[in-house]
Amino acid sequence: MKRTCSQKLFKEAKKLIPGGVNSPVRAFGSVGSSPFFVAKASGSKIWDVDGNRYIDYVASWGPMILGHTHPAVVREIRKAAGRGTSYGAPTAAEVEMAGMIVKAFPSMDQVRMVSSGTEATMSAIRLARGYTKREKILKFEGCYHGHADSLLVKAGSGVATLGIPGSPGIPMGLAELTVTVPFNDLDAVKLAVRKHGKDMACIIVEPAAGNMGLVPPAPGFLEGLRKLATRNGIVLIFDEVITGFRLRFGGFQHFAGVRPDLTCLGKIIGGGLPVGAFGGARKIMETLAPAGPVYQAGTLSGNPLAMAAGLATLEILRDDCDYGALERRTRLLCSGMQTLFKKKGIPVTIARRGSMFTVFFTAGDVADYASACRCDTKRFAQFFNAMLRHGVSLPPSQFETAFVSFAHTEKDTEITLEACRKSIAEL
Ligand code: HOZ
Repeated sequence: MKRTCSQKLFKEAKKLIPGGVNSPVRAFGSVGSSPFFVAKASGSKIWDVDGNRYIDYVASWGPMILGHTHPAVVREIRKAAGRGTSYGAPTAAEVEMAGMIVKAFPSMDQVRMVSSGTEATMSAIRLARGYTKREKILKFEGCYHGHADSLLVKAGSGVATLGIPGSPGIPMGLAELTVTVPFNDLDAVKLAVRKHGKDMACIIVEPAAGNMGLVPPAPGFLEGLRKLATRNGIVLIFDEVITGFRLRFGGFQHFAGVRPDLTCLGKIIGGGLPVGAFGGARKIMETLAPAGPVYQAGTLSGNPLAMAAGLATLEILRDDCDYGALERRTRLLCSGMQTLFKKKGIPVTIARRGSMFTVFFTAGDVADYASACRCDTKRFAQFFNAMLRHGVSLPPSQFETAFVSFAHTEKDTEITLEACRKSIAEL
């Protein structure tokens, strides 16, 4: 498989863009290779500028649950573009979007649209601080909530991939306001709340962590957070930027049976266009300007193209999609992979929830960031590169989650398993 055009572009990009990419994990640094540059994508496939075709399990890091260039989504984007690409004024589509989200999330009375997941979590934290008049926040090691200053402490995703403990550029005074504890460790949360509870504005958590690889919550963990937050007047924030509309029409919170005070969304609700949202109980949301004093704003918030793509995606998910079938497809893929690894005696743990999965190169359970870090990342890199050579694109880091879309077919599963068999033989 030749990638000469991609390599040439990467060389040029490195002169003009820091590290050659506009988001760090894309540089393929942790897997010791260089990225393919994308020419186009359709359904479950993505093509690079050298004409190579891959089955795509990155799915733009989650948004493309219907597959790439879904005709109805593309049609709605085109129609919206013809009417204008940005107005900086309210539209009916924003009201429709808010209605659709609020209906799907009983924990939300109101929702504010923004332009990215980072903006959603950053704004939700400001809102929690303004609402409680407290400054400290609690987050979990290995969880990633975008790159706002308060949240880049012991973060997952690219921060974990590059092994950066905390980012330069974040004022010490601000980092000190972020308390971190291990994911799934309720006792550690209790201790932290005992120590800092009176000053704690919020607990923010990915209800199923997706940015240290996929790490589902232990039984009772989210319920425990809910109890602690309620007892101590702390705002509980679920970051469902990845999980929102991914496992069912609604959020992971429905499975857990736990209602957060605020929920952050992104990815799928934008149908592949830049979007984010945060919402929750009216009494908290109405602290937000112009209803209340906590300021938050954005020129492109509720952008008409993003609303059109998001609404088209959500309507199809609501009316035409069988999440159970998507889960079964993903389960078959994961159990097939597990069998192939077992046959060769290579220890892996495959975490899966719905259509999300991560192949962890470790024999042990992965329940938190420390156990994720025990994975054999060198072997992961070898596997990743072999799969790519055999036409399958996985996320280029051990600390990310792969996504199956409604466009993935039975044939894709067969081809992926064959690629997996060949890749394992090459390890
Ligand atoms: N931090 C993103 C995944 N969790 C990666 C975003 C990107 O590179 O596009």
